[in-house]
Amino acid sequence: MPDAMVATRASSERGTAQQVDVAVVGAGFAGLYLLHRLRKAGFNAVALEEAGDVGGTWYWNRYPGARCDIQTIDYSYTFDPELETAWTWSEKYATQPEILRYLGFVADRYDLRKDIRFRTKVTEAKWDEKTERWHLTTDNGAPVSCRHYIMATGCLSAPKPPEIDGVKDFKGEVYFTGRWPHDGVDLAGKRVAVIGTGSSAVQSIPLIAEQAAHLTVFQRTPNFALPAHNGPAPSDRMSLLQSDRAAYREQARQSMAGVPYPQQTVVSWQLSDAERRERFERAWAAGDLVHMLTQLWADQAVDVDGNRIVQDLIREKIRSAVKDPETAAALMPDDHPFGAKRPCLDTNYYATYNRPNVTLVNLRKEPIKAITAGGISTSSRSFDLDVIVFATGFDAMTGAIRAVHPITGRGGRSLTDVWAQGPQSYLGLTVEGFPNFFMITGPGSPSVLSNMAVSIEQHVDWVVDRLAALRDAGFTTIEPTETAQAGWNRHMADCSMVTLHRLANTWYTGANVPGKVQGLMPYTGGVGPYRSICDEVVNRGMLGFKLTGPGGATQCNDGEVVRLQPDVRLVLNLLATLNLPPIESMGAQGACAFVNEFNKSRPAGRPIGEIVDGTLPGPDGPLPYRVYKPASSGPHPVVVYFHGGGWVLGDEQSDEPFCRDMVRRTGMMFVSVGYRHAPEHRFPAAAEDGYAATRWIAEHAAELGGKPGPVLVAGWSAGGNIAAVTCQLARDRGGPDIAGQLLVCPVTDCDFDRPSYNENATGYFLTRSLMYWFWDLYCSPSDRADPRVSPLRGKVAGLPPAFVVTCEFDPLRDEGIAYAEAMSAAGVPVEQLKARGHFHSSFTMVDVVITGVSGRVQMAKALRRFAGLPEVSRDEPGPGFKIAAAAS
Ligand code: N01
Repeated sequence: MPDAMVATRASSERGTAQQVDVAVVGAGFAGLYLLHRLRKAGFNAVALEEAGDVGGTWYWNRYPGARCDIQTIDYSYTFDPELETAWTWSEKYATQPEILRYLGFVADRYDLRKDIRFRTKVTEAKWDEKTERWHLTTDNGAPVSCRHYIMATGCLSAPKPPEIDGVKDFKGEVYFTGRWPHDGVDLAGKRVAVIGTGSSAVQSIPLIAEQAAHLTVFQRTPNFALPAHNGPAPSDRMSLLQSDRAAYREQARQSMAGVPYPQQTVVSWQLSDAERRERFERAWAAGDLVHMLTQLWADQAVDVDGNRIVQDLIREKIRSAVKDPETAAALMPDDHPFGAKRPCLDTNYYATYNRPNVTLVNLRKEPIKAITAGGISTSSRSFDLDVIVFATGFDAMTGAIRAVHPITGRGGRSLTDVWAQGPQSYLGLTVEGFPNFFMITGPGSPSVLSNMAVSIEQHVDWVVDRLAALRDAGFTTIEPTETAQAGWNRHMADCSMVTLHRLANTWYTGANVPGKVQGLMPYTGGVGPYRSICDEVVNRGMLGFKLTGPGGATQCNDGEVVRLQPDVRLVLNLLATLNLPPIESMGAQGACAFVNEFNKSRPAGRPIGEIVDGTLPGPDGPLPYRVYKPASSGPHPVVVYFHGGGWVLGDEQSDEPFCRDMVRRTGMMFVSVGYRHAPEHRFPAAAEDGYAATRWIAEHAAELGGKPGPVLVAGWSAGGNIAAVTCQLARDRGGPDIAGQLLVCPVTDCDFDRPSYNENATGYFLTRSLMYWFWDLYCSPSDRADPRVSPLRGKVAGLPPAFVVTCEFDPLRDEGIAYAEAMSAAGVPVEQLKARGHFHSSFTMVDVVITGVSGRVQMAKALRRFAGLPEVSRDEPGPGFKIAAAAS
């Protein structure tokens, strides 16, 4: 509908509120699909749009070079197969005008404009408790009264004001990439400045340089940019799409980033230099951000070492593209991991700095002092300018919602106040205290870390389906509970520890806006997992939501949807899909074979100095051992290690990734002992082997290459049991000297009635019935109270200092805590790590359960302390400090 007609209609309604079921703010990708779905679901809806037409971000961002940077075949609506075939993109990465045409085409095809009020800004939104409706005031036309209020405002729609002194004094032209004039700007023959080197700048700089007499780029932080290699849509992706469109789309919906790429499983250190380079060159040639961000190796986005390799390879490309070495050096990012800040996709960006009419000003060396009437002055020089282009970004995510207009919820609470310390939400979709209020791709959802088109469709479908279900059940309001929201915020914080996003100063964290509270705003747990959580909320009876209706009808299923660490949840879900028979049903031999096979699929441990195998004399014949040595020169303190496996499974190599990781973190030597197993060798074989092996290793520490003197003991699960028992036996049998014990999820008692045995009886891999089976194979009921298998029943005074790790979702949790508390009460120095959201195998699934890293860091620190070694030092604050700190 032409703007004039909209204005006429709106003004005719001035004064009387327009009554609708649902009001939507925004007519971009999200707002359009919302209108379509709401209408199909039988809701009467209106969209309020500040712009003069549809398009959202693509309406405003018209700067030269503005394009999509997700391949356009992926950045499209998928809700209607006919729409998909009715529109053909002309390029791999469509330009802004083409995307705008597409959105106009969609608006026309579904006749959406008739429900959009253009050039209409909401100036205030208030929840009315009596009528249970939102009241919206607008700057153009009638106010609106609606049952539900949905923000489809986009994540990057509030441009950041220029924070540089003197902008108003400048006599030349000033433009913002995010508000580019519709008729374009003639830059020919002009002296132009671009401030900023984010995506908008990187796309526009090469084109501005072609027009301008001279271009000066003011760069505060260099960003990683990759070549787009734009052209026709790549044939391999097109044939994937065309061969099975539905499967292609479904893979995108279940993927981590919303683009159908597989999950990489090979880690960087399993590849040779040549293999890594080959993968990188392939990704560089592909010209695809998501490919480069996800397809190199499994650890690139979660581990600083795996990421550093990518950074170095990109820096090499920058060095070879830019002729002047000083300019090249200034363009190389060095303060954040690749992908932690949004990388850019470019066409000729780096080569543009080889042009004689382009100058790069490194603001890290010469900060801007002021903008003057004639140009820009830095601390060391002045630049005369005709035009300044601000490519300085947005008050992202919250700015688009909070700063748009005051939003007042239940009890007069303002969203600005509620979010004063950072955005709070449930699922990134709803906010406690704000009934019937929804955000599409809001903070707390994958949004900007995903293909927005996929996330928008998922959000819209979820919200509209909920509104329809609510209506059909006769409820009138929906609002998340405090518990659910607090749980989601904790889950967000847990997710943020998996990826490296937290290590960059970026608009993802609010660091780009002076004074903005900092914290990672998008959900980093991935698109597929997020979708499954939203579905789980519904399947568990609208978990975390309170619904109310006429006559006091209320439904409140309070609770937290995710209490597991995000990666633990993924592992457990994956295991559940495998439908494995219970391990105890496989028989001892079958179970051993299964565990061996299972271990083959895990990431190999990281490189260490040396691995040496040998045998030592046990009480009843030789016992194998494996020595793991650090790369540093020794001799190192010795840790005697006992593997897990319920006294039945595993061997001296089965916890290899854990041993290697701990060797790297502690700088100590681990000797993993292959003690005898049940059912062939029942109690007390494992305990006596553990003790004898510790004694022998302590006596032969120097021969093994370790430091003579007290040893330390460590073990996981049944191995933790053996380590604990060994400490008691060493105390009672005259040595060896043990300087400390690390007990990770240890078995400490034969009592199966503690709450954790019941709460975590099934569903967390180690089950109660598996534990029963282990006990039955190892130990007769009459022997179970013996301290050599139930150390909690022994004397716990006079033991070496201990670090005891327990996991929330582990049947063994409470007996581990009981042992730690008993030792502590008996005067043993004890530290405990009660790992929230973790399961029995969290800490040994190295490079799979990434959230286990911080626990192993603490374990390593404890072992070093026990051994009298100094704490590992960290770099001083400065560029890259956060990365160095995380690397420890
Ligand atoms: O904004 P940005 P953008 N003085 O925040 C600098 C999406 N997008 O508009 O890094 C000097 O990334 C700032 O420096 P620093 C995409 O998700 C998509 O470019 O804060 N410099 C930075 O260099 C993207 O990430 C497409 O130190 C100042 C730049 O300005 C997001 O939008 C295209 C400054 C801002 O970069 C935002 O991109 C374009 C100051 N006072 C954008 N303040 C697609 O292709 C800021 N800077 C789909």
